[in-house]
Amino acid sequence: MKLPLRFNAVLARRVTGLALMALVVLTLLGHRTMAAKSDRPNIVFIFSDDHCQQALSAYDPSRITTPNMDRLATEGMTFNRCYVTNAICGPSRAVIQTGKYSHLNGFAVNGITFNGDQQTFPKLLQKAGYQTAVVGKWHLGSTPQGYDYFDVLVGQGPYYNPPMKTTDEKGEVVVREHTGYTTEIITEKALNWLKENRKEDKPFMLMYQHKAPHRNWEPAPKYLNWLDDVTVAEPETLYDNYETRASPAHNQAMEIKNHLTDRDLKLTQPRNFTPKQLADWNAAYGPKNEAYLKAKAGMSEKEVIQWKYQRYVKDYLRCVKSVDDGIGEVLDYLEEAGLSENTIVIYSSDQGWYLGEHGWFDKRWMYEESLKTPLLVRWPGQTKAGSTNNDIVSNLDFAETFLDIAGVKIPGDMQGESLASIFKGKTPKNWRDSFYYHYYEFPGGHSVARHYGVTNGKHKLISYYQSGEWELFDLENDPNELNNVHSNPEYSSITKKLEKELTRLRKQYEVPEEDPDFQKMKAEARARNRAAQKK
Ligand code: SGN
Ligand code: CA
Repeated sequence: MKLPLRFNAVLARRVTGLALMALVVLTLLGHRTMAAKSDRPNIVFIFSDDHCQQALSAYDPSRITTPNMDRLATEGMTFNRCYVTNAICGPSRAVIQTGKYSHLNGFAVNGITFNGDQQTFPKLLQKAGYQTAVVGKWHLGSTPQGYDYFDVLVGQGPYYNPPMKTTDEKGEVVVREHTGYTTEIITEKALNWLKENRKEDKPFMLMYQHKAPHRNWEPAPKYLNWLDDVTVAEPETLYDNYETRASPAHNQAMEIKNHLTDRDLKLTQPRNFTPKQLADWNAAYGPKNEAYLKAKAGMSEKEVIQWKYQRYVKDYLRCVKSVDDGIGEVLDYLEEAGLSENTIVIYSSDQGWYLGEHGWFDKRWMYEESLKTPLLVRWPGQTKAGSTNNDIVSNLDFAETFLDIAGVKIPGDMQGESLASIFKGKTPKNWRDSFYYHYYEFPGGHSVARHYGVTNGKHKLISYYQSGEWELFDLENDPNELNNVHSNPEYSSITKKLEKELTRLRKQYEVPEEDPDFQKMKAEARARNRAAQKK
């Protein structure tokens, strides 16, 4: 069809205009969807093992300065009341994977195998288009599921020269040997993944998980002499005699005075070191040990405790220092790569720890030092820099939080709550004001009786249900929990209230009346491991 020239020109202009407009709209739309995708924040979850608030300067500057962890605190939010549901390694990790208490995720004690076939948050993130990776300590017995990439320590993993489990080019699970300091190796692997393995077109969730500062606290070569010339502050309760407490506190095996081994105290030589590592080690500890062994005969019992405390706490702090250095490197890289703005960085540990409080090392108890774990959150543009929060939050909430942040629906059978709005400075109405705790691993390492209990931050009621003993603490008047007031009639109404709350929470969380047979589960896991090794 022939159209008049003028009309043709008008049409041509119209068509070009329309096409242009369409192009603009399409481009904008394209940008929008791409933006929507890349707007989903990345998640870097930094986790350590047995790191307590008392050894993190954002919480307590009296023993160590942790400048890199503190960066997260000054640029983000510090949580004062992050409670764990079961203060021990594997169980804490299983709670984080599943958003469920131990009795529902099946991993209530160390040394059994986590059922990785169940619903976990990394699987759900992966389904929603996130890239997922875990590097470092895993400690759940099973091979990680739900991760595009994993490179994890075998079991606890040693401080030096760790074997690590990953997949090869064919996707087969392999164990690779490494030479070097484990904390540094884990950092290097996390950085490598961020720099080289990560695909840039997808948001990611990285779990960067240290083995340190877990027992037996072996420092990096460069820190073997660090803190040599200082005396670290002693906690107020270092010489606790457990008066007024129920029998479990008397019967544990985690006293600095009695239960640190020569290996813990670096009075024996480490195993599996390279000659160079061993030479550095002996150059550092040799003279210090010699001096101690010479002086020991003339030392009082208290002086021996003081020496052990200093040796123990310094080695612990030295291990923390390397974790802090590693965090600094990762934060610097996020900055350099332009990732900081859209990445939420979280720092936490699997539970708290006794840095000499009550005369102890280790964890497990519902007492404050092990119940509380550090939680620092930096979320640029969302979380107010330098803010603190006193709400009762928990590792039970982490899975739900990650899903929420990624815009993934939180499954109804998860038991925690998303912390996203708390991160944004707004505590949801009816936020929990009490918390249920349950520790199971008895008989077990350090002989801590099974117990469950409830706390509302003001009072704490604990039931040692195998012996029928109870403890009640008035946390406001007795923050160190030295005075068990359970038999004090003045507290009877508080006890009644907390007993009721305990019953309510046990029902809400579907806690069974009877514990499973853990000895049997451990024996089965051991047999499975033996069979797998034979293959
Ligand atoms: C090891 C430690 C214990 C520690 C458990 C559990 N002994 O057995 O002191 O309580 O792990 O720790 S060690 O001499 O081998 O270090 S956890 O972090 O895995 O729960
Ligand atoms: Ca631990």
